[in-house]
Amino acid sequence: MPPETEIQQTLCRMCDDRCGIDVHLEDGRIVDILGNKAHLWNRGRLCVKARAAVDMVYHADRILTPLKRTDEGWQQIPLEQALDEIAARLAAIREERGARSIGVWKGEAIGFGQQENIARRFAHAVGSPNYLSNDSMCYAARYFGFKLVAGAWPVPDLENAGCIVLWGANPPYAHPNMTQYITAARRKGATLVVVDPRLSAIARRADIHAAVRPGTDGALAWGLIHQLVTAGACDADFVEHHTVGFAKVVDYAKAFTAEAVQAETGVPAAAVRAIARAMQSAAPRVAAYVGNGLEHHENGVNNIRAIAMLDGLLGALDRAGGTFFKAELPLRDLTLYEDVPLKHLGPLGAGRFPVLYDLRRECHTMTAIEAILQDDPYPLRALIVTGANPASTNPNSTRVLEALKSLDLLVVRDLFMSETAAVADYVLPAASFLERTELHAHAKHQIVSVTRKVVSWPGVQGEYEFWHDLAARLGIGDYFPWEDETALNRWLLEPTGLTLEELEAHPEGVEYSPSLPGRWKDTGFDTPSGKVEFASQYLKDLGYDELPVYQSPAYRREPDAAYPFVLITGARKLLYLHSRFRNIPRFLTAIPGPEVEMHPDDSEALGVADGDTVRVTSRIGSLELPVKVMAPNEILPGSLQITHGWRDANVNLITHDDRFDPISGFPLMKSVEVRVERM
Ligand SMILES: Nc1nc2c(c(=O)[nH]1)N[C@H]1C(S)=C(S)[C@@H](COP(=O)(O)OP(=O)(O)OC[C@H]3O[C@@H](n4cnc5c(=O)[nH]c(N)nc54)[C@H](O)[C@@H]3O)O[C@H]1N2
Ligand SMILES: Nc1nc2c(c(=O)[nH]1)N[C@H]1C(S)=C(S)[C@@H](COP(=O)(O)OP(=O)(O)OC[C@H]3O[C@@H](n4cnc5c(=O)[nH]c(N)nc54)[C@H](O)[C@@H]3O)O[C@H]1N2
Ligand code: SF4
Ligand SMILES: [Mo]
Repeated sequence: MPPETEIQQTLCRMCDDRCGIDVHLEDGRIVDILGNKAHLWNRGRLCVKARAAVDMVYHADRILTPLKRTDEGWQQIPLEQALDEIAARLAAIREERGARSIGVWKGEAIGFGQQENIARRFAHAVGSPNYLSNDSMCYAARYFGFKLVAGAWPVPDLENAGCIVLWGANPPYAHPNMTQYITAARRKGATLVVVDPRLSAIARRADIHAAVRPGTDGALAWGLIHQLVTAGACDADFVEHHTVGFAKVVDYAKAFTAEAVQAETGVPAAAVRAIARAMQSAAPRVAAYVGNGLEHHENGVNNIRAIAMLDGLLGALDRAGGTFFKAELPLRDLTLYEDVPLKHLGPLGAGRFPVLYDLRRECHTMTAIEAILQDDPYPLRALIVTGANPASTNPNSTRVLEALKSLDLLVVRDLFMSETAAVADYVLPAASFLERTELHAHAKHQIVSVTRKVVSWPGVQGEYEFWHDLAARLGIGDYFPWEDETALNRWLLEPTGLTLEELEAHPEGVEYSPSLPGRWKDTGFDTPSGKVEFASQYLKDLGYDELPVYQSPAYRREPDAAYPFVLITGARKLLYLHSRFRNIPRFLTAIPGPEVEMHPDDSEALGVADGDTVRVTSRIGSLELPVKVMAPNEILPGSLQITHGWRDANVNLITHDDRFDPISGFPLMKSVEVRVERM
């Protein structure tokens, strides 16, 4: 008999781009993944990772049974027993040390929608304010940069832009679909400016590549502000009626002449002027996008605020060809911040980094690691981790591992034996994205889809089922009344006027609101003053500078001959997602391990050739890895780059968990001072 074939349409979640896919099955087994041509976002295009989902789902190393650590090693136990034991241990910890000594940690693999909110809900239902996530080093700093200035982080209207400025972002690898919109704009004559210390994949296509020194973007942004102000290129009407603090901006920007910017950033004065001219001639159709490259610095948020101010000055905010404010999908709120507020219990990091908790309801993961190791400000004794691998991805991983090992209880939900799972008390098998159903709203096209459970394994739970079953055992089952994810999805959708059946019938997505610019005209900007805030009273009240005052990175402010190089970490590779996919053999053939990218002048001075092993040492630690000698224009002399996520030679052995951006609390994982020795 020929096999029974079937195609299921859903979304790829091998990265957060979430492309529409056609999953081909034979006798219930996935055999191939192709692009869904009807999906507005990817129009059938996929990157090489989509097909690797088949390898991931059926990988021989997948954890499909709960594991319990014993003196004799891992013991396989039934799911019911695992959940009973975990609940009993959590209840005992809650009884002895208080509910706030229990933390919940979700990672990038879980995403930012309902699965994140279920984790937040569980933490509050159990009585703990300690919800932790990858947002202590992702997204939040950019969100703050734009939120504080414009009230929201807008989406760039790339294909209608006359000038696109990318700051520390590399879409061809990190957000492959963004690239098609950039290409379309360039075909229509848009100028592409890429600000990056490296000649990244997107910088290669740029009209102007501004190779800034790491961490100096704020100086360039202030320099552009100065150019635009002196050229009279600002949108005077918008500035007068809809912004606060303009006079202070004009005054502060004076110091940032093109020559001063060149001295600080390394970008030639002529290029600074050329970028300003490109923006001026395209205004207001200037679409800026800021990537993760700006977040991991001690001056990250203020650098991003200075960039966000450019949108306001040019009148590009919420304008066609500029940056759009998108309508949120009005789903029901799964979190319990209103019903069960727990701020009085001292969420970890909320006192130290008040903006992080206030604007994002995020605890600070590095403060949590300290709390585990030092019982200060109070003990954190149990963690439930899902979709995250902090032992690899958080700074100073030696210390992270030490903390995780010292917990009274560590439960990790994962598909594989990650570095974090390896030190857990219990490892629970997690359903992959093809094994659960969830709602996804898409920022650019304002469409919503529901994903399909394409395959399943007995005893392998989705996120909701897990929290539901654990809650029932802890006597907080009332907070998780929905029978399964489908029932939950129906409840979430209620206020939207859309039905689950409608979404199921349209895997290409259903538009929930038309994309229209100018929303702010009805409501004002979502800032305390209702205007675009060049100067922030909110920050001033918290003791910060009201303007995004520029601070030179430490490696320039206080150079130390013992650490003459500046290290960038985490530039994405197309094939890998943080610590994921190193178990896909064909990917390993293409990129077999970590390397330190280096300028040829530096390798020559060190007497090392391509492939030679070097030791890279920061004030936190050392690691040994091979050198990759770049072409002279591919990386700045004196700068190095190492991508994170490798099990051996993990760059987070040398990143800082003791130096932070004062507003976001983001750790210093870029602009890291290091030295390099030949082995
Ligand atoms: N394939 C793949 N895709 C991913 C991910 C992945 O791991 N792999 N991760 C996902 C996640 S969670 C995120 S947050 C996004 C990140 O996606 P992006 O925001 O696009 O980040 P990167 O691709 O790392 O590109 C950052 C760029 O910033 C540059 N950079 C470093 N320091 C500085 C600096 O000081 N100034 C400037 N101007 N540039 C600097 C780096 O050289 C690098 O080219 O990618 C997502 N997509
Ligand atoms: N040095 C340095 N470090 C960085 C960065 C950097 O630029 N430089 N970038 C940072 C950024 S932006 C981010 S977002 C973080 C990300 O850091 P993490 O959130 O720790 O993300 P991953 O390393 O991808 O870990 C995801 C884990 O979830 C598992 N997993 C995969 N699919 C599923 C699923 O469906 N369910 C469950 N339960 N688990 C699943 C994977 O096997 C993996 O072990 O890393 C940060 N770390
Ligand atoms: S860009 Fe690649 S990995 Fe990301 S969702 Fe699309 S196909 Fe999947
Ligand atoms: Mo991220």
